[in-house]
Amino acid sequence: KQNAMAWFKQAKFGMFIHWGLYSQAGGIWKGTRIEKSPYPGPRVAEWLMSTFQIPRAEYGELAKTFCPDKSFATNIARLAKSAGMKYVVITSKHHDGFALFDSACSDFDIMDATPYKANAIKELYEACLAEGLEFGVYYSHGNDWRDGADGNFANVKRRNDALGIYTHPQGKNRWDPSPNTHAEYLESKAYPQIAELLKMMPRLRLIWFDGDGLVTEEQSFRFYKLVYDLNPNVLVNRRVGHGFGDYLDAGDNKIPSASDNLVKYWETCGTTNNSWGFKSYDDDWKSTRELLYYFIDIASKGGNYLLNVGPDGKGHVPKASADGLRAMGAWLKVNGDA
Ligand code: FUL
Repeated sequence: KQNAMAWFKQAKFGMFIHWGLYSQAGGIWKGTRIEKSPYPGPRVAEWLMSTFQIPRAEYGELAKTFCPDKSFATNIARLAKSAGMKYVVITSKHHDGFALFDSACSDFDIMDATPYKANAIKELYEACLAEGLEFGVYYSHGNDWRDGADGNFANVKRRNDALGIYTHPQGKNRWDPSPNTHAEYLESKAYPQIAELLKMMPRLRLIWFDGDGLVTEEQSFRFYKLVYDLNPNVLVNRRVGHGFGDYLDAGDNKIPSASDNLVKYWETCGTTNNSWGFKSYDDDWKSTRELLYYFIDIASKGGNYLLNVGPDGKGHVPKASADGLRAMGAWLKVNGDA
């Protein structure tokens, strides 16, 4: 993977995109803001299904209205380019289990379940390559609220209990669990979908796994090896689990301090307001100065900054966030080295 690692080391700046069925709701369910949900759970908009404990079938109805504007792919690729970013990483499947690509092993995908009926991930992949950007996908392998019941919860709990550690049930679908087991979900959906993504995009640059708390060591290794066997040039982040992966993600919005024993390859992913997915009423945007401060801090310590945008249901990036990114690009044009 040497070439890929060398690329990663000099890339420095990328765009993270959280986009899915939840983007249509903008953080509001049946008139209630996610902060006011009676249930526990993160108040970020992409956690809609879990934080409101929406049954699987009811959540699935959101697919019937998911129909982005065709221009979303070129618009987003151009925005990333004008921000001075070098790569784009989009949610191909978040914890809600919905695939934004054409998948043969699930009906809960953009092709079968939505009026859009086109492969949004492939469209963005092509638009990014056309702009000279590298392309990666986020994939929630551990959490899937649609399939695979409550994950590896029982095993994780048994292990933690022996160590006297409390296991929080957050992230597992315990309000309307699917009938299949987590192991069945991995075999019938997660491993095959990773293979589909790799075959669909021969120039894919990285896979950003998430939800590692629910997979065993063997399962993490199997994901890592699956990627390597199908395309050894594709990088994998450390959240694949159990110490596997090619680079460290420092944690959501976490910048390590210079005195930390920093590994060579690492990345900080960050939000531009307080949510990853589109939250229609969150106008608490970080200023361009603040974003540049983080970027310089990260770059000076040798890391990459994966800065998030949350397009709405139509695929439009909120104007304030797009303007901030373009202002960063203008600064980089004068002060950057590329
Ligand atoms: C977390 C997820 O639970 C969030 O929804 C988001 O995707 C963030 C980048 O990673 O683990």
